[in-house]
Amino acid sequence: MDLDAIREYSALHAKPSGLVLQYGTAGFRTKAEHLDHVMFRMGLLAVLRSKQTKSTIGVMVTASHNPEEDNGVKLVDPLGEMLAPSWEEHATCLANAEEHEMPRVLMDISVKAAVNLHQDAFVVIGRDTRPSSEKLSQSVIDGVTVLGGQFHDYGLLTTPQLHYMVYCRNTSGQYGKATIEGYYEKLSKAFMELTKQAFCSGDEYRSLKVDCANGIGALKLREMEHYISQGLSVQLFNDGTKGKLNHLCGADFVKSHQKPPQGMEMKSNERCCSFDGDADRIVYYYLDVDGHFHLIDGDKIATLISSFLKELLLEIGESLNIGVVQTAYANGSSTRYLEEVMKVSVYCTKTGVKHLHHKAQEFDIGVYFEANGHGTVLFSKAAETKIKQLAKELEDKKREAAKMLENVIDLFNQAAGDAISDMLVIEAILILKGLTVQQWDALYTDLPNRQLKVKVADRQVISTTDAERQVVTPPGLQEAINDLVKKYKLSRAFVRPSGTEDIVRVYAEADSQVSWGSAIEKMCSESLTTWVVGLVAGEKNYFNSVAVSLIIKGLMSDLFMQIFRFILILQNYFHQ
Ligand code: 16G
Ligand code: MG
Repeated sequence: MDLDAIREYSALHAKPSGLVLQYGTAGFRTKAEHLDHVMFRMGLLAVLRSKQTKSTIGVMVTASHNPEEDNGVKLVDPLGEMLAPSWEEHATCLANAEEHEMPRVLMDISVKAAVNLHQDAFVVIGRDTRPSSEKLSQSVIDGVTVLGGQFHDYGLLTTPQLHYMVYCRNTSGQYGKATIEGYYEKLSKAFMELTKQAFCSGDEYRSLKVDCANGIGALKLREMEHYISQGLSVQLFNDGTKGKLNHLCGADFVKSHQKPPQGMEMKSNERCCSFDGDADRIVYYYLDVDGHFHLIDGDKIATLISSFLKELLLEIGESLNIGVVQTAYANGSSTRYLEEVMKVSVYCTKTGVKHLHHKAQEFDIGVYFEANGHGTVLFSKAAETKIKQLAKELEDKKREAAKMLENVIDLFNQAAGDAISDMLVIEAILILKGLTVQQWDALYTDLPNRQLKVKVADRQVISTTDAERQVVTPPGLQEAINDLVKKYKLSRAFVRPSGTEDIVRVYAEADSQVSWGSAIEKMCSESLTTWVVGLVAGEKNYFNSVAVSLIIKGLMSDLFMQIFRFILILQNYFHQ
């Protein structure tokens, strides 16, 4: 390790003193102008990780659904997975080391992680369309080269495409060709094979409107369009030619505001979907004939996919085990439908793709989706081999089903949740089953739910267990939640510190029978007192203004009224 060269180059990417950042759920994320030193250092770290694993490591420059001014970076491990937790700690230490300590911290990491410094290193880099991304990815490259690593810069890529490239490279091309054409060819071939014999071929089934969040998804879908045009016609909106990245559009906006993105022309009953800024999430939606908006989120995507897979398995007569993995944010109706109607096993993990991904690896077929639309399906090696063998051996309908499964395996990006790949799987299923978007939506009815952000002095005061569904500290909080939820049918509520923002998230859902109309009434009686107390205590934040507008609109149910009161109590607790 040439420490002098490292010191010299590092000075060109100097860390603002005192700045502390954390490698969070999806890497580092903050304002782009604070990230130059982090990028350089992640280039260094990627080289160490590559030497240690004797594999290609990925570095993705993106801040996903965050505003355009932000940026971020995450490392991709050898099989296209998220960085191992022990290395997340190394990443945080390295990013926060003051300038003069940095070379020592780098050495410490290589000693602790038993890195053989003589080993070769190879790093692949991708970036999204943010104005800051190009320069920041150059800083990553500086870090890689100063430590003697080789690299390949893919330039503009969706996050899941970079995960795919890493996976391909570390399996000697067995998973696919590590080029953008290789990705398009693999997915489009599987999609065309799957859908070519489908009975439904009308326009209704073969056309889709896609909101690309003014991000990288637009560029990549446009490149891919002609590979799939025989099977599906996509109309792109928010393609980046006019609007701002993630501004009033994209999967995160649609999911959290429960309304259509701006810039999308929607007619009733048309099937539409939104990607997020780096195209690793997808949600669907439509307007009904009365102009009401219907969101089809990750839970319903998981349900559609698992029921399709289960039918195919029944057809071929194989009892491969399917597990569906969700987080606490999964709507209770989806979990009930999966368990009680479809009879599949459902598991809950902590928020963050890495947790779901690891759990899903335990099954022959692991389906994982977060409600926000991030997910994919993993097939174990044994299941894949078995399916391939059956596709050769079986006859007639059974063989057809096995072949379909074979193509489904190829169509899913098994390295990471991928909006383009998920979109093609969903479209194929709808075509094959002749399902309209309304019929898909009608599988079950979501329980009404709300998710709120609460700004608190220190979010770490809240700790949780049971996949974030139960609060451990502060004492008494879980009891308060229990008291609250036991009053309402099918109700559930939980509180957890966010892994990506300095806030606490509160989630609640309850049976639709809980009255929505009595909100204002309640407000004028007992709740008003708490409310005013809260305001007087100086809680003039975002949450209050949202609450006030909801109350004025009369949208709050009994349960949510209680939750708002509960949050106020929470806030007071923290501000004491
Ligand atoms: C990140 C996570 C996502 C999670 C979201 C909210 C990845 C690739 N992405 O976008 O899974 O749902 O953050 O997390 O892991 P939070 O509620 O902890 O802020
Ligand atoms: Mg994303």
